[in-house]
Amino acid sequence: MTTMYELAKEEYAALGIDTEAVMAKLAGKPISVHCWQGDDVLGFDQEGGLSGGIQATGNYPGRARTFEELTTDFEAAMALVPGAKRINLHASYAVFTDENPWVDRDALEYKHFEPWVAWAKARGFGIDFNPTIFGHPMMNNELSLSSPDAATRDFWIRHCKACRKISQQIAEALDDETLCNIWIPDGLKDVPADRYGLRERLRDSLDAIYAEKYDRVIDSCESKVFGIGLESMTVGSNEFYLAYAATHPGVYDLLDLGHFHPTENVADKLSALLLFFDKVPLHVTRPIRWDSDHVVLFDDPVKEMAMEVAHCPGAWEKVIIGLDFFDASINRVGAWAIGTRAMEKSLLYALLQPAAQLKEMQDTYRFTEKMALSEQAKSMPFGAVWDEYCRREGCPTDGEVYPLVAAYEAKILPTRQ
Ligand code: RNT
Ligand code: ZN
Repeated sequence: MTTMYELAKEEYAALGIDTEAVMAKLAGKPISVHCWQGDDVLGFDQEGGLSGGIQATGNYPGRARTFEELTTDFEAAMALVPGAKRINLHASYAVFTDENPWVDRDALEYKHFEPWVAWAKARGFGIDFNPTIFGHPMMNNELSLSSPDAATRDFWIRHCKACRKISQQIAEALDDETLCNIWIPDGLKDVPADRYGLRERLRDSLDAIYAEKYDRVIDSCESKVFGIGLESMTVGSNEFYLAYAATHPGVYDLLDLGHFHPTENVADKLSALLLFFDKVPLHVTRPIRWDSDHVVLFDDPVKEMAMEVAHCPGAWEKVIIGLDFFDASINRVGAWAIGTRAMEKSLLYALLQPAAQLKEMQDTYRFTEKMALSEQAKSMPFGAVWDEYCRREGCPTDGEVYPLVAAYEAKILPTRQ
């Protein structure tokens, strides 16, 4: 019997696309999955809740409250996702025990993350890391590294330095490299009286943070356009970090798909950065009207970004794909699984497009033919290849995902009251 996949394979082959090679390529590209979808970005180290102009909305039961619950949920979700995965940790997920009791963020050490490393190592997950510069009493008027108050700045500089050192130690333990991404909410609710001073202090804080060189840490800064309660000005704008990264080798500008004006096309920015940087880290998310961090879907902005990653020269190696969404209104394991699958699905879809022919048509001004081919490719039997990829990776197909999420929920919910 001829399978759907075999028919699809032939149809793609007629366009010069090798579905076998595509599936093998995709399976080897890691997605860095954020740990914070599992607990609404609350972490383990503070009681105060979220701040910094970001918000997880919704009241779905069952959020993970401990290291054990979060890792169990993460494993359950990732068992439903094909491809290689990393886990992206925030410093607020430090594991405190009787032997390693609570310390404040500026005193964090590698030992507070050793349980994560042991767990990740056993499961083949890489680790990425982030200082946590929100949801903390030292967020003085939502200003941190750009604060006019030296004690506030120094606290967060110490925190970032500690996080870079921890990132290096994590990378050494895993014989790997770790992305250490700094995002700060710093900004103003109302009309700024001084923008320059804020940005000058941020530059100087970053210089202090990056003074030490680490061979296994990939440093990045994440720009943003505005946050809730910080509508008038964001200190770490894209121009700021782009200029900082361009003048500080080893520091990269991270693009979050939710951190630009809603009509900006973030996929369009990638080729520009690729020409000047050997790494481009991403936070793939789904902004709706604002940086709402909805679950990533197989939609046009993500597909377009995936096209750039799949077909810009060198991008497959240079782009570090991370996810950043947190929906507290639905089952969190389902959110993780569906969102991460959507990223994989978008990359598969992009790899199956006849990019070489389309480029050739553009370069020879055959624009009508290009339009016809790109429309043809959209309705080719992509679903059959996706299903085959999932099967080969030992994962459920789309229709099998929800029942598995529901069964896991039925098992764990009684333990989460
Ligand atoms: C906030 C940024 C940042 C955070 C996480 C928790 O707008 O996107 O990346 O979402 O670090
Ligand atoms: Zn982000």
